[in-house]
Amino acid sequence: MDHRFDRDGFLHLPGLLAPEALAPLRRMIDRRIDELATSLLRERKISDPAAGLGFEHRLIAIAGQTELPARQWDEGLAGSEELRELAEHPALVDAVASVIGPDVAFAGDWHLRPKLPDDERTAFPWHQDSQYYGEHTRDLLIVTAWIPLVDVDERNGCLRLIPGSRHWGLQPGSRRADYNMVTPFDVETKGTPVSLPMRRGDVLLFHNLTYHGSGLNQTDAVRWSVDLRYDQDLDPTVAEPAVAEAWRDWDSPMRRGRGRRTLRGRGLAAVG
Ligand SMILES: O=C(O)CCC(=O)C(=O)O
Repeated sequence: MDHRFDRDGFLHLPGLLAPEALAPLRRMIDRRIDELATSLLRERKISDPAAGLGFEHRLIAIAGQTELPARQWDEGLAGSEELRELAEHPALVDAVASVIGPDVAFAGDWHLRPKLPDDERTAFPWHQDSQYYGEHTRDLLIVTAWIPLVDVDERNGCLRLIPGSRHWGLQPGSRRADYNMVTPFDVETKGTPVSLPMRRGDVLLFHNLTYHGSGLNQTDAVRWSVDLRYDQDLDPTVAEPAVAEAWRDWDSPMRRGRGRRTLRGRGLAAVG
């Protein structure tokens, strides 16, 4: 495993993806916003489709006229060529292999997130992803590739992480009424958070036990991002029984339906 990932529980890879790698997904989002505007206009829920506005502003103009379910925006992405191409991008799979090993699986677990300005629903309190996945995943290695589709910093709600927190083990967590996971103690007294500004094309890999979260978007543009999850393509017949059982549970028909797929990566040296 890459030693920085092992120590910190995350790895920031500046410029891993060329702009062209993200362009198809951005174009798809533009198309979906257009379809949404057309149908809301037809239903008379909005009066202005804001057609002149681009990727970072049009959804805000629409959300100003009607309520949108904006925590995540996954519909239409399952099975899409745009998602598959990004998830299988060789540089990304090679980078993931540097922490997981060559037998990588795209987990079929992903979210597309528009973080709208001042939208509390899209601010994430400190959590470990295994608190969402379930206790059985504490011994699995599940890596999130967090990919901003625009430049991010503290003003628009970049990710915040606690280096080393993956070594704390799985902590208790519970869902708040807004569906977000919270931990019943102040995690900032146990570790020192860092904010991670990123440019479009950068990729952040983090461990399923790494504490992370993000604040409000305090700009007037949408902070678009996509997060894709990868895991080890284990052979449950040779893994330790507890790990094999946890893995069988994780490798579910639901995730297969969302694109779970075995891949093969070569490590960061191959990316150059
Ligand atoms: O995109 C964000 O702001 C937070 C995402 C997150 O917490 C996650 O992917 O687990």
